[in-house]
Amino acid sequence: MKSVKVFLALLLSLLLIGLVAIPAAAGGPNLASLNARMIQWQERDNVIHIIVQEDDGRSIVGPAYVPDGKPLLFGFEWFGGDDFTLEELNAAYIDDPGHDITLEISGDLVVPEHSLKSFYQEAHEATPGRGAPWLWDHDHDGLGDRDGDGIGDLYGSVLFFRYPYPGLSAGTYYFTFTLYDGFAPFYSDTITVIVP
Ligand SMILES: [Ca+2]
Ligand SMILES: [Ca+2]
Repeated sequence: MKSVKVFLALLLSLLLIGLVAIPAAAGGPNLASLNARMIQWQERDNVIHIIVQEDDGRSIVGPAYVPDGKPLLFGFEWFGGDDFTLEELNAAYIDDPGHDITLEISGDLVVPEHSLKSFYQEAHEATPGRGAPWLWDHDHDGLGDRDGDGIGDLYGSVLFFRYPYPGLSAGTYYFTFTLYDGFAPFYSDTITVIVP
């Protein structure tokens, strides 16, 4: 009888560890801190909004000047809003084998094109004003479009791409991100980073 109780207690504690460990792995402190950094893309030259928006580093704005050794963070969001469920957003990007996002680096560092698909985060439901600001505040200006730049809050289904990159030494670097659909490239964005 005693050994049965010990076994049950052991089983229960394993289950509890499992229940605690699963959400921690899915949304752990590293992702939260990355996401909290990402919404500062308008304030920090080493945090770069790729694919859309006007941010330093993008060809429509000009190079991002980043101090020697300062870690970079690249990111953007697939925004489903009220039109897509979380499942549909995940299915369209993370679960679709024909979709990919790749990176090729050229300039003073050459890295061949490779997939960054693992840097997508499972879609989440964003409600402005509810929960951590990085869940819904797109440009770190609080609830709504407080800075009046036309960039409001995220709402409904949102899927994050967040890609941290170590600090670089002096030089010029070109980060080319390419989106694939149906296994074919359909959009590229080249980010220029200059480390003086
Ligand atoms: Ca806002
Ligand atoms: Ca704004």
